[in-house]
Amino acid sequence: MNEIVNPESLLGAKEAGAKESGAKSEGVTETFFGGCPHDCPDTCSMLFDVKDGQLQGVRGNPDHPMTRGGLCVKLKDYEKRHYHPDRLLHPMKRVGPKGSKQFERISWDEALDTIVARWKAIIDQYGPQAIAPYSYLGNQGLVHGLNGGDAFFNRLGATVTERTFCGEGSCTAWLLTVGPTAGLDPDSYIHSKYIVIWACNSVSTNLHHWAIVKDAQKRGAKVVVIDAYASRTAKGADWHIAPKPGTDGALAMALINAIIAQGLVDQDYVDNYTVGFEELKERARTRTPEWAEGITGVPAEDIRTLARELATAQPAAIRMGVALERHYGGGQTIRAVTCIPALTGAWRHVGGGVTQFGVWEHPYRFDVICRPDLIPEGTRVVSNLQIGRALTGEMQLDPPIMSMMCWNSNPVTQAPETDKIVAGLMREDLFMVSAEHFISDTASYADILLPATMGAEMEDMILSWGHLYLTYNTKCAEAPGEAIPNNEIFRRLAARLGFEEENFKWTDSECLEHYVDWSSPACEGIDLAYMREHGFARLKVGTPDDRAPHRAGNFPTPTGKCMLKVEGATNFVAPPFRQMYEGFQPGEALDPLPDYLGPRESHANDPELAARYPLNIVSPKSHYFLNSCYANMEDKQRGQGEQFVMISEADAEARGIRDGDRVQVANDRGAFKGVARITDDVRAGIVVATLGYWRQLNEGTVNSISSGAFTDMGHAPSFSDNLVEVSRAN
Ligand SMILES: Nc1nc2c(c(=O)[nH]1)N[C@H]1C(S)=C(S)[C@@H](COP(=O)(O)OP(=O)(O)OC[C@H]3O[C@@H](n4cnc5c(=O)[nH]c(N)nc54)[C@H](O)[C@@H]3O)O[C@H]1N2
Ligand SMILES: Nc1nc2c(c(=O)[nH]1)N[C@H]1C(S)=C(S)[C@@H](COP(=O)(O)OP(=O)(O)OC[C@H]3O[C@@H](n4cnc5c(=O)[nH]c(N)nc54)[C@H](O)[C@@H]3O)O[C@H]1N2
Ligand code: SF4
Ligand SMILES: [Mo]
Repeated sequence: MNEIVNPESLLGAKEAGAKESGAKSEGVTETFFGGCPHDCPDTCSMLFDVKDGQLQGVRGNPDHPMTRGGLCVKLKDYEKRHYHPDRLLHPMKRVGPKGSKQFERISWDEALDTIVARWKAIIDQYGPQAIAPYSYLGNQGLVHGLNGGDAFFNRLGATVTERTFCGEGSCTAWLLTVGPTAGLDPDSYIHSKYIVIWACNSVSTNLHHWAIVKDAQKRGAKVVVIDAYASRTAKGADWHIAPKPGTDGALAMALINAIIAQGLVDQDYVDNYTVGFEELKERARTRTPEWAEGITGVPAEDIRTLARELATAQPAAIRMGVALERHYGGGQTIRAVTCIPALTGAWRHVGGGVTQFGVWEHPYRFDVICRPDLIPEGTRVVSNLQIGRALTGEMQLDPPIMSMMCWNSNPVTQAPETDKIVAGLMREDLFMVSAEHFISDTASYADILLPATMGAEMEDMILSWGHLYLTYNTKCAEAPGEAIPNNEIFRRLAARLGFEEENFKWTDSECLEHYVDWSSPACEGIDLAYMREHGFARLKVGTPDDRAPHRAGNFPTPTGKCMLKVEGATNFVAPPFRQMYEGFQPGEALDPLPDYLGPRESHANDPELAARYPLNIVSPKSHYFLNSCYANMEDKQRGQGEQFVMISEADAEARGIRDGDRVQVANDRGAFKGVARITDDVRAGIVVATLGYWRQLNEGTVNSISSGAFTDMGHAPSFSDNLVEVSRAN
């Protein structure tokens, strides 16, 4: 195996204006530390093999306790993505009709001058809020993911685009209940005796945690997966429980009922470390397993068994997936689930408790990264989930959005109400800029395209939301064509606009010095030099073998206790991913106690709609794609197959659909097509179609039918709360 070289000298040379790093070691393959920049809880530590400035191959870092030397199917040949023939290599301008993908190469100067001139004209006529940024965690780097863009657009005075794609409803519920704690360490599951994976398809989306779960299973742990269908993960479990989508809140309330009714409460833990037990007990009194059976379709006896095992097989662990938040009552569901380990006392044990996001204990300085202090007072906030409504004018905005810049995100495939987004992007008077690796579905509508660098071509540290390690990524390969890192794009734009703040002048290395609170206790003994030398570092927040942060309460809530009940709370959009801003108007009052709020689009809640669109669709992640990334690459397409629609035998038969038929999935918002896959893996009434397929390669996408309505908390998306009808397509 190649030796890991310390890249520091190379970086220094680069910044002093020397040749590209790769050129230093002609003909020799050297290995550098990388970090997977994708939006994935595993944030793998990688090894980049580089020769003559070219990425030759990638491997998982064998020394990283979670990566354990392995990468997923998406990243195992990451170099192919770097050198894909369709990669965007030069700035381009649109020369055909919007969306026609007719572009012509231009220089960086022309591209940036055009952007600045158009923006200045828009600001003169409409004010800066007529410009809207659009980004997400397509790159999770602190420098090239979160930074640059946020600080830049805040300084510009642009509309703040709220980013609530993923986890903000969960974060709101989590903060209300237990506060900003990483909770149960995913590494500690090796000590768990009972593991519940709830609305998470770990085999596809959290592979390195699944490996730990499998090890625990070999050591005798029972693994339970609660999923709306028989996912790959459900098939690897000892027990698959399949509630109807969006009914998990009823299941969670019935578990609370059954834990109490069976006398399984850890009363000492409850008395000392929780607030509101008596009220929760009263609330749960009528939420019996029989009541929940009628809603969820899960037999009452199974609910009692799950409650008993969860309470008695300690340490018991619950891993919540983001899909738990994806229906109208998602926030309340997550509050209910988060209460369970406090009732059973699971927090007392290493390997017991509940896991949401590790990010809460990472010492990232989001205020320095995103500069919310630069946002002019009174700036409006528009939701990234409702960008179609904003662009088309359905949402009344004064001034209207006249320009949008998109990077690190692909809303045309990923955001709901696609047809509205496309209609908005087709507006002749909208000036659209996209920084991208490929001409994605969104970039197809750009007026100016900017080529961005990829993984091995830029220095960064990768935010990890799913574990407790810091991750470093070396700039070790030459960027092809004229691609530059996101942060350099914003540095150049800031310089042209005369922004004087020092953060717009920091090099990427200097950014990293500022973006992590290196003096925090979690970073004891760790600094940037350490990161460069070792590639990753475990935060000093306890080890997987001794960490039980809430053994004796110690919750970072206002009371220091687990809040089963929260008095006077109002809805809010939680940090950290939503773009930092002050002055969010407090939302509607929240129920002090958790409860079941069913889905919005259901037979119970909207029978008229359900009569026309009787099927509930779930659109989880694709195994071979990373959101919409890789869906344009042939080998991944081969693995994933074309867009399919999983449907039960009964539903297929009632519609005259045979296995392999081309079908249309539709509702009032839009339609997409796919191939019917008749299977027992879904129950009647539910269809499953996975996410990420490109609209330009398929007829519509799953988000053509998705609603942009928020759930109960944190302006979260309702991707699991959509009714559709499926029919044979001609
Ligand atoms: N129906 C349905 N919809 C969903 C979901 C679902 O489960 N169901 N999941 C939701 C979730 S959890 C999320 S997080 C969102 C994700 O939504 P997005 O973040 O929009 O997802 P990606 O497809 O990863 O888009 C990232 C884009 O950024 C580009 N990119 C990557 N790195 C860089 C870079 O360094 N610079 C620049 N300029 N561009 C870069 C990639 O090429 C890609 O086109 O989707 C949401 N949408
Ligand atoms: N291969 C792959 N890995 C990924 C991604 C990817 O696109 N592809 N995306 C990354 C991102 S951005 C994220 S946020 C994570 C997300 O990873 P996960 O948390 O696993 O999220 P999803 O895949 O959206 O959904 C997980 C499971 O929840 C189930 N589900 C949906 N609705 C419900 C419901 O109402 N109740 C119950 N009980 N189950 C439900 C789905 O059937 C699915 O099997 O994965 C990351 N990793
Ligand atoms: S996508 Fe996730 S599992 Fe795959 S290499 Fe990246 S961090 Fe690891
Ligand atoms: Mo996500």
